[in-house]
Amino acid sequence: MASTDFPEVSQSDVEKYQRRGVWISPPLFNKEQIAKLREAVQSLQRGEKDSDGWGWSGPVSHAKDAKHMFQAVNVWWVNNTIREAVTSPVIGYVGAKLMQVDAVRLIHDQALVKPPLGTNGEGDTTGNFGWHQDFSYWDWIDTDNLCTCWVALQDTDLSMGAMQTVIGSHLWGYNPASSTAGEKDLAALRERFTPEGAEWVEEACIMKAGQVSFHHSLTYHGSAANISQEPRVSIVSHLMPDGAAYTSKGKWNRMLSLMGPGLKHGDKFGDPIFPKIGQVNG
Ligand SMILES: O=C(O)CCC(=O)C(=O)O
Ligand SMILES: [Fe+2]
Repeated sequence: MASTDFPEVSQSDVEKYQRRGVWISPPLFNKEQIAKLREAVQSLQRGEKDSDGWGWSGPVSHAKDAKHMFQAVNVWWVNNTIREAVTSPVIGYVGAKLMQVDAVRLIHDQALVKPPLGTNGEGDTTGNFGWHQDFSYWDWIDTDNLCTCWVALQDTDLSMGAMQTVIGSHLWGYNPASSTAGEKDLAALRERFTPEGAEWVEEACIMKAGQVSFHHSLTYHGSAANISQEPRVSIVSHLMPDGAAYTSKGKWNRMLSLMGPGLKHGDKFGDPIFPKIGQVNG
């Protein structure tokens, strides 16, 4: 599954990521890999598992009805195909380049399915992902140089409820009250999070199947209804630099309970919960 052909990530690509807070890669997964990954997500939705690992969230969390996003976290614990993809060296390589670090570790992964509502679903907010900063879920990590890698498993446009990012918003700083992915009113959140004098510029991540969008942990992002006829399927790797440590200054998060007893401020994240997945130098 892992691609060994690493794309070029130029200095200008790195600067774009640093300036805009988001960068979209060329396709990193091919047709065959995408087909396997789509089947893997479907098997997850059927409740099937390759192992008995207990992840942080079970495979049907948030799937309260057919209009909600299907969202599963730490899928790599129980699905080998998805594990290979979310820990693939190419994701680690590109992520490390953009984050300007030597190596990265997985914070956790996600499998996401935004159900198709058809054109009648226009304006339906049930499947919305509210504008949020990922760091607000991760402020127990001692750096905000963290990156989300969102893998499109089909051609994805705005009608499919593509993820949208707010360009340059990672430079606005951290708002601890931005763990609002579960909120549905995008306009209200936009109002709440736009700093005085700043401009809110949304840009949809329009992607071909296999492309990956990389966004900074402080970049505001969210998504609206999928009004197409096809489910919007994606898998996500969330990355931290190798060497990042736990800080007691952040909020409590369910990931913390996976770290076992005796956890102390300053402890470095390591295997097996946070696998190392990429190496740029050395
Ligand atoms: O898939 C979406 O629309 C949002 C996903 C997201 O918030 C993330 O991957 O960090
Ligand atoms: Fe997010």
